[in-house]
Amino acid sequence: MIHLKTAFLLAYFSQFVACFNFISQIFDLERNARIISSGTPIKKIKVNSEIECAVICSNTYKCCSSNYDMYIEQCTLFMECSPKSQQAQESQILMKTHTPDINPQPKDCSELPPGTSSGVYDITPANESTISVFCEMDTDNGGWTTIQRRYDGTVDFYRFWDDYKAGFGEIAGEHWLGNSYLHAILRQRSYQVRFDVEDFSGNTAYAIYNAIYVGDEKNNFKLSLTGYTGTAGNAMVDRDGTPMNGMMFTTRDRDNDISTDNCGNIKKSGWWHAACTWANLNGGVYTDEILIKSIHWITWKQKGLKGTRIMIKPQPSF
Ligand SMILES: [Ca+2]
Repeated sequence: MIHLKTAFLLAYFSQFVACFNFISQIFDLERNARIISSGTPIKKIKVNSEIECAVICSNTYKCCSSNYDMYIEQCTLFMECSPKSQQAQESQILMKTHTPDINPQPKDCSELPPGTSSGVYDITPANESTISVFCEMDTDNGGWTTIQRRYDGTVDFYRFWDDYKAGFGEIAGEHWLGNSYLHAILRQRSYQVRFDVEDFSGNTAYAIYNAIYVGDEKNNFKLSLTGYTGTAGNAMVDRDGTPMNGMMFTTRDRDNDISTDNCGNIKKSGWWHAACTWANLNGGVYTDEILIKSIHWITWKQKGLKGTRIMIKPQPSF
């Protein structure tokens, strides 16, 4: 069985199909076989090749398979999609596949088929170009699109505005996906977010917020974040209890926080700082010590953390 894609071959047969409103379609081609139909053929027509036969089937309402007899150059169209067949020399069967010509790209990791393994996949957020993301398909029923991951300190997170906007690191390893992509994904529908944290002893905890949104660059990637549940505590606040909810993104070179200083410098991190934050998951110093600039989630551990992961998934539909 081979695949025959009529769209790519259209140019060669344009003299035959010029009068058709051509629709691209993939066919399975089975050589040396003939259809044994249980119904009356839709049409029999003399043509010059199996490609022309496939094109005619493409453009014929209800045609799902066709038989091309090379010996008498006859194309026979059938309604059956999985017709019975028998061996026959000089004959070929063309069956429309159920695979669409262009597979629609998933809009986020939740649209990958059930049973898909965790790994790097291409997604295409609405009205955006395709990007590669790490899909976490094992944790918490899977379907999570990863926006940040750290586990060994190999990637520098003390970066500038444009770095955080475009993303950095390796998608399969430590990385920040990028604020512009985060916005592009989140604007598609309603999302939840999950923060996973791990200390240097291997203890883990998580925080889920059942609603997250991040605005565009004009709004300095302003964060909306509500609905905490989890085991790590709600550290998306500053020391005064001011929530990250409603805060804009701050980096070492772009101070949008409510501190008199620049929290991007103080905490060595790009983040939605208030004044500044108890959740410094992009902290620029990788150590188990609890420092103002280490990775930390203060409501869970008073020490520097080894691993972090931030992931988003559409809110469950009720
Ligand atoms: Ca400031």
